[in-house]
Amino acid sequence: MTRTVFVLTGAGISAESGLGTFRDRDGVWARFDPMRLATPEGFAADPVLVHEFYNHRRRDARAAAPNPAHAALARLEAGLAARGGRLFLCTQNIDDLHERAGSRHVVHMHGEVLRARCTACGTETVWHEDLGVETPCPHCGRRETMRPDVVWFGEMPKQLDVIDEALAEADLFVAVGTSGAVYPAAGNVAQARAFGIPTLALTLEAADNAGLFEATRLGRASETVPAFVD
Ligand code: BJW
Repeated sequence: MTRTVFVLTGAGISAESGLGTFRDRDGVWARFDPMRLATPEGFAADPVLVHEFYNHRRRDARAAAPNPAHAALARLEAGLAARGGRLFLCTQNIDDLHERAGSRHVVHMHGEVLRARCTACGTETVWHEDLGVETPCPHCGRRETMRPDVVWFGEMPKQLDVIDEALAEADLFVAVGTSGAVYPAAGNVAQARAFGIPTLALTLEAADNAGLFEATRLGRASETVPAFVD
């Protein structure tokens, strides 16, 4: 039987790679104001500050290495494909640790910090360097138009149609290291339940939407994900 597994990952899967989560006690949003740093209004008000924040995040992402949880999901993708099945890997993370662990197909619903977008001409570009207000668009040459290609609060997450389609076709829904605080991703488990798909959470602490999962395994992703996969 063809088996399609839908995995939704969040910041918790990259925590053991040294990238901070958002809502844990020492998380990013405990130290920085999301309204100033992760909204289009915040960017319009102070683009220098927002660029500086994402320049740090970009450097941290480049310096980080995938951990055993990322590697296990790459093995799951290859193993399912070999048996005629499919892994649909949807991440809320803006780092590239899934890809660097060997995952071939990854949907980044909240964008990628290693990509930049021109707000004037719409060109999206792979971007590994710092960005600033004076950085010219490599396509149209304008300045003061470049931004990190990430999804801020109030903006539409990416590839929602593809995500909904994959959920409808899935035989199993697994959430890894996400607090279930941010929509629409937090609503995926309810969608999966409505489709009658089994649901599993692999996380360190019970998520905001924990009650919606049929099964939960608490622990570090570097342990729970390989145990689930192998
Ligand atoms: C471990 C671990 C280890 C730790 N091992 N586990 C009121 C009600 C409902 C919705 C809204 C509302 N008011 C506003 C909204 C909408 C808003 C929203 O959801 N707000 C909530 C805060 C209420 N959402 C939006 O604006 C979204 N867009 C939108 O809704 O568009 C309209 C629309 C959509 C669809 C249909 C119709 C209309 C956009 C959201 C964009 C989020 N952006 C960010 C920043 C991205 C760039 C960046 O990275 O800087 O995305 S915010 C931040 O949160 C980031 C993350 O992807 C996202 C989710 O966080 P995540 O991954 O869950 O991390 P944490 O820290 O919360 O949790 C970590 C978990 O890991 C914890 O559970 C730990 O226990 C665990 N953990 N160590 C395993 N070692």
